[in-house]
Amino acid sequence: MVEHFACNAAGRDFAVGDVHGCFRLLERELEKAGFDPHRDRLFSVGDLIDRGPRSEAALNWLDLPWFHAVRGNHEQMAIDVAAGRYDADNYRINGGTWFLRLSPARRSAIVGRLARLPIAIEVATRHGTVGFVHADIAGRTWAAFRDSLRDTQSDDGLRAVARTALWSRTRIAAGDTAGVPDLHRLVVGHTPVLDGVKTLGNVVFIDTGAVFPGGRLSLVELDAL
Ligand SMILES: [Mn+2]
Repeated sequence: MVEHFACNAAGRDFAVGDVHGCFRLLERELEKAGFDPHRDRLFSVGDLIDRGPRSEAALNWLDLPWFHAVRGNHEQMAIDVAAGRYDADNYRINGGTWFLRLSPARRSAIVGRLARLPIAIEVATRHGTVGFVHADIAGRTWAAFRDSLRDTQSDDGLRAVARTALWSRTRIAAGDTAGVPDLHRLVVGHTPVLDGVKTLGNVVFIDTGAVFPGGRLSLVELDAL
C-alpha cells in the first residue's frame, strides 16, 4: 500500500502530473529536463491512463526501473470495472473506452499490473520525506494515514481510506493551507490546476491538465519544491 524509496544520492528526482495517456508529452518534458535514466528517478501521481491517446503505453512505462507511480482513481476504475464493481458506462464517460474495447485477456493482464500500484509513495530527500498520493491523504498526518492503510481490517475499510486518497478534492476546494506537518512536501494530482502548479501549505498540486484544452503536463524536480 505504501512504497518507500531511499534518498537518491546519485541523481535527481522528478514528479509528473496526471499523464492520461499523453506519454509523448512526457518524453518531451524529460528530454527538456535532461533526465538521466541511469541516475534520475521519476514519480507519477497516478492517472496514467484514460482520456488521452496512449493509455496502453502505461504498462511499458511501469516496467522502467526509474519510473514509479501511485494508483489514481482512473487506474482504480479500470480495476473495479474488471471486477464488476464499477459501472462500465460511467467508465466510458470518464475516458475508459480504450480499455473496454480490449480482449478480456488483455484487460486482466493490465488490471494485474495496475492492482500492484501502491496507494502512496514516500521518498526520502535531503530536505525530508516527500509523500505522493493521487488526490489527498485521509487524516491530518502522514503517519496516521500510513497507519490507517496498514491497520484497516476489512476490504470495505481499506476502500474508504483509499477512496479519499484517490478521489478527494476537499483540501483544494476549501483552500485549506494547514498542510501535512510530518512531511517536507505532499505531492498530489487529480484536480486540474490550469493556472500552473499550486501549493497549499506544503501540499503541491501538480496536475496542470495535460489532457485538457489550455492545460499542460508538469514535470517538477523535487528539489525545487
Ligand atoms: Mn484523478
